[in-house]
Formats: sequence, C-alpha cells, structure tokens
Amino acid sequence: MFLTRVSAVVEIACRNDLKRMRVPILGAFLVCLIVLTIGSCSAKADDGYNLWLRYRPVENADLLQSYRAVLSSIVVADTSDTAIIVEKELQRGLGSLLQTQIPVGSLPPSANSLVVGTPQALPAPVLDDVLQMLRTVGREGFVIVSKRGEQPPFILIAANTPIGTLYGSFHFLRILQEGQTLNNLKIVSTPRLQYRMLNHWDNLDGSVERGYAGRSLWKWDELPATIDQRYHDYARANASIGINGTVLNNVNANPELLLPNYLKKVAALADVFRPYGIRVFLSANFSSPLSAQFDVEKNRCGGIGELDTSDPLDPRVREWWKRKVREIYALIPDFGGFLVKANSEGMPGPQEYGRSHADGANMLAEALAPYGGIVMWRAFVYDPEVDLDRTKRAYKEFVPLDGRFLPNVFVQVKNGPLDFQPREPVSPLFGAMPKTPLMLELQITQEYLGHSTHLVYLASMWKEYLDFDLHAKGVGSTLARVVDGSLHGHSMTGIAGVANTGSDREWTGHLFAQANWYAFGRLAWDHTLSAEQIASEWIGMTFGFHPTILSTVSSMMLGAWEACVNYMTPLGLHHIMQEHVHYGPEPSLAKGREDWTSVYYHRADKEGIGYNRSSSGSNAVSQYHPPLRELFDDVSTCPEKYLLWFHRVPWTHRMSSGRTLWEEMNYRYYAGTQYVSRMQDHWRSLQPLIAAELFEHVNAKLKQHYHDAIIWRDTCLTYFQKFSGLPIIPLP
Ligand code: BDP
Repeated sequence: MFLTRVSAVVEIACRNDLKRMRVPILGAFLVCLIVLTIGSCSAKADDGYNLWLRYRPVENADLLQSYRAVLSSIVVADTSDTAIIVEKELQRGLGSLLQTQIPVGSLPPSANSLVVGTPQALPAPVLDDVLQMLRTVGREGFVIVSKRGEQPPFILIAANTPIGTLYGSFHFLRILQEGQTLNNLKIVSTPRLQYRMLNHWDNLDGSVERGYAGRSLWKWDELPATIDQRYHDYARANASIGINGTVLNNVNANPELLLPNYLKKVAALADVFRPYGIRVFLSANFSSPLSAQFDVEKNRCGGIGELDTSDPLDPRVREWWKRKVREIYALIPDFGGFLVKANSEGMPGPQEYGRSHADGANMLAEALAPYGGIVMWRAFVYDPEVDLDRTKRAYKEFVPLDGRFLPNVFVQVKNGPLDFQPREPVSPLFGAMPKTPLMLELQITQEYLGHSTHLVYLASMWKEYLDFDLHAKGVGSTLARVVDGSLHGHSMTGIAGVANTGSDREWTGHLFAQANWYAFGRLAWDHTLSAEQIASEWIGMTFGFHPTILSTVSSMMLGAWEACVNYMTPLGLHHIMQEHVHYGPEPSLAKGREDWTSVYYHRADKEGIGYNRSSSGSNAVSQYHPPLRELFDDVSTCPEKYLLWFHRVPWTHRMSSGRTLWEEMNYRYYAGTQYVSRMQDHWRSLQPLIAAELFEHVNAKLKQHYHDAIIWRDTCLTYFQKFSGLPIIPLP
C-alpha cells in the first residue's frame, strides 16, 4: 500500500516537468531520493496518463520566439464554468509549450493578447467581421482569426457558446504543437455530426465487457460523495477531441442503474462532465418496469418496478417510463437519453409482447421528447428465425420499420452486417432506411482486433467504411453522407464508438490504442480528415513532432490494420476467432449455437472455402443497391478483400496477382506477420528518441503481438491445409 502511494507521488512528479510544476527544490530533492531508494522511476518517467495533451515545449528557437511575441496575455471574456476550464487549459498549454507563464489579461485587448469568448461576452468592435462567420458555425463550432491588422493586434477564438470556445482553444493549442504560423489564422470549424458519443460497456460491478484496459472508470461505490480526479481528466480528454456524449453503462444493461441511489451517482458524473460539453446517457434495460421477481417460467429476469409486464403499448408501462424519465431530469436537467439493446443476445425487448422495435423505441422516445432527450435503438439483432444467413437478419427486421420511428429516435447500426470483424463490407442497412436517422456504431475497443495487445490503428478501417459508396442515391452515396445526414436530409446525426478506456494508468491498455480514441473523436468531428493527418497529429502530440518519429511511427500505424486483417482473416474470411474471448484463432470451432461457430462462416472443405452470399447462395448481395449488388454477386468483379465473404471459391481459383487462392491466402497470412515484425524493427530504431518507459511498454506489446500474430497465421494455415491438401508456402 505504502509503496503504491509512494510510486503514485513519484509518477506525478516524474510525469510533469518539475520546473513547470514549481515543486520546491527541497520537495523535488526528496522525491528524487525516494525515486532512487525504490529504484523504480527515472527522472523523466512517462506513464502515458497525459494522452495527447502533453504540450511538449516548442523546441525550435525561432518558432518559440515568434509564438511568444504574439501571445503575451490570455483574455477569456466569460465567467461560465466552461470559461474557467478554457482559461486553465490555455494557461497550462501555453505555459508548457512556450515554457513561460502567460499572464491573464482583461478587455479591451492589449497588444498580442489571445482573446477568447462568445458574442454575449465580447464587445462588438472585437468581434467585427467574425460575427458573420459565427452565423455559420452553430452551437459547437468556432472561429480562430489573427487580427494582425488591428491596433492593437490580437488573436481571437470566438464561438456562439462557451463550449465552442473550449473546442477552439484545444484546436489552437494543436496548431502551436504542429508548429504552424499564427500570422494569418482564419479557421472556421463546425462539427459535421451532432451527437459524438462514447459508449461504455461498463458494468455496475466495475468490470467492462470487452474492455482491455483494467476496470471501469466509474467508481460506483464511491459516488456521489467522492469525485475522482480522473472523471475530470476523462472529460477534458474527450472535450479536446470534440466528444459530447457518453453512455455510461453496458448495452447489456442492468436495470438497477435506474434506481434512485444510482441516479444520484449518475448525476454527480453529469455535473463533472457538463462544463466540458459532455452529456450523460444511459443504457436502459427494456424490462426495467417489471417487478424484481425472477420469472422462472418465462426465464425472465426482473426489473426495478412493480409491474408484471413491460409491454410498450400497455398504459401502465408507458406511465412507468414517463415517471422514471421525469425523475432522471429532475436530477440531470441535460440528460441525453437512452441507448437500448432489445431482443438481442438474451436482452429483453418489445417482441416478447408481439410488438415491434418501433413500438419499443417510440414509447421511450415519447417519454424523453418533452425534455429534449433521444433514443438510440440498436439494430444489432440476429434472430435465427429471420434468415439462415446471420448477416441478412438486421436488414430484414429493420427495413420494414423505416418511417415508423418518432423523430427523436436513432437506429444505431454497427459498421458491418456481422459484428465488428477485422474487415466487413458496410452494413446494407445504411443504404435502406432513408426516413430514419441512423447512428453509426464503431468499436474503438479491439474486441476482434487483438484487444490491447495488437497495435492496430483503426482510423484506416473507419475511413474505408466512411468512404464506402452505398449507391443508395446514385454515385457518391457514401456511408459518411448517410451518417452526416446530407444524403437524406436529416438534421439529427450521430456516431458512437464503443470505448476502449479503463482504469489502467495509460487509459487504453496499449499506448497506441490511445490513437484510436483520439482518431474516433477527430473523425466524429470531421469525417473528411484523412487517417494520415490524424495519425500525424496524434504522433506529434504524443511523442513530439520529430521528423524521424513522425515518418517511422506513421509508417507503422498506417499499414497496421491491413496487416491485422491479413494475419487474422484475409480475403473476406470472418468470425474464425476463439469462442467467448475473441482474441486468438479457432477456425475449427464447430460446437454450440451455429451462428457463433467458425465452420458456419468459412465453410472450408476439399473443394474450397467461403460463404456463398451471391444470388446462387444466401443472396445477401440483394440487400445492396445496384451496381454493388452485381459487383459483389459476380466472383470475377467482387473486390478480393470481400471474396470469401460473398463467395465460395475453389482452392485453385486464380487471383488478380496470378496466384491461386490457396497461394494468395498463404501470401496474405505471411505478409501480415511480416509487417508486425517490421513494426518491431521500426520501433526499435526509435529507442533513442522515445521516453524509456513508453519505449519499453510498446516494445513489450509488439513482442507479444508478433508472437500472437504468428499463432493466428500458423493455426489458420495448418487448419485450412487439412482441406486444401496443398503445401504451406512461407514468404522468403
Ligand atoms: C458482441 C460482443 C458482446 C456485445 C455485443 C453487442 O461480443 O459482448 O454485447 O456485441 O454489441 O460483439 O451487443
């Protein structure tokens, strides 16, 4: 216990530059003494806690001088709780970047001040032409301009709300870190999506479903009395990338979270998050209105209410939810709404009463509407009665409901039609529900992509999905345009990422998994950013903008996803992972529920391999619009990355490379592991430039990553070889 405490003190002291923290020299000396005594921390220890918010001192002397010259004071013209956070962040960020304390000034701006505020707080002459620009940025956008021509000259960060100024301030600090000039700034930025959400799959007992970074961040037993500093740090990190909503609990929801004592705890978190622009949402269990008794006959778990039904059309049930919602808003006036997983994987739902998903969602939506709350109703359903092919089921259940949801309902759809596999085609649902706002659900936590052991940069994958053209309204009907509302004219828009955060000191279990949290937020704000651009921002802010670091680390990150697909499930293979844990390979898995086995999906035999979803098979291709339908249907035009997703192909099938399918599979499996080996070499080459702790952390992860990637490759190839009967061909 004592040692933990001591090392916590040491960690804090080491993490930050001692000089900046103004630790008295004696204190610093004592800390170092303790460090030396326990021998566990070098003077520059970096445990990854500060994420991308390290604000490394500007190294280039000319640049530093130019920055200092135009940033002589900070004026935050507002007094809201958010404005206090803005001022603190700018002082902290600029103090660290410029290695000097920037004083806080007041209006009117003096020469070279940084002025931040809203039209309500700023005098008209300061705003001037910016007022016009503010008309275009909505509630959360911002404008940053250098007013060099003014007398006196100043830089202005303006927004329509304090939260917009916070986003603008984080943007401004990023510009400095990137070494951009401040002379001619004219930045106008508006988020492309309205709801930018993290979904936590956290349970009330502190465990995290599919979490690989320790325990839940929420300490339910301590709340509401104790507010962990980490709640603030979590909110700050999210605000820095524009995330504005958080669902606190698992979609496999425990109804107890809606009990009054828990709601007080939720309210305490909402109070912390509010000034950072983050609204709290909850996953709701559809059976909540039921009494607590367990109904053995119906094998149904009880709820927290007093009713014997949760039928959404029963007036008592509707009234129950209205009362519950009223109770929530009394505690949390800006409560966001409910996320619901219904009639899926054992979770209760309206179908138990012969009602539809729309009936269920609308009942909750009606209760929430008077307060501005929303429902995010998940489309992750795969009832075997609906179709033999699991990938077709959600579409068949939900498309007929298009147009039947109330306006404050999102249908929340996973990116692919199966389940967060290393690679899937986009879910055809996105092209088939034009009357319903669809929220895109991505998974930041790497359930099927190597947990927090494999280094996989997910922005590359997310961009492939966002750029996928569904052809729902002709060419250019990309997923991004469905989600941002521009394709079908929806103003309610959103994206959700299943969070990868946990109680681990570095938040995400793997330092590089921080990049996925970062990238999710950046893409939620602006899906047109490239994976390269986001990687370079993250690398620079995490390790410093050293050209060698930038080029080496981005070359590692940018091919990492494709490599992972190659050594796990190349050429459209899917769902061949270990049962339950979903980490290693288990292509032989044949027992249990059919649509959870591997053999159901790969269908390998002596003749060939793959799931025939073409018109001669399950005809899943018919759920896509022309010309995709035809493209996917024909084995000769189907993109090879989806080949075994849509087709059953003989081992001797000739690929575009000239290799046979069997040879190509070998090639891909080996290329994938070879990439990981190269990542190790690249990382080792950076040792002199990276803080020792971070270097070692990533080095150890990569070692395990390589080891486990080889297991994937060898297990899969030896297993499939049993059917192909052909020799395994390692890469030279
Ligand atoms: C699957 C996960 C499971 C989740 C489910 C969901 O294995 O833990 O509960 O998705 O999204 O991928 O509801």
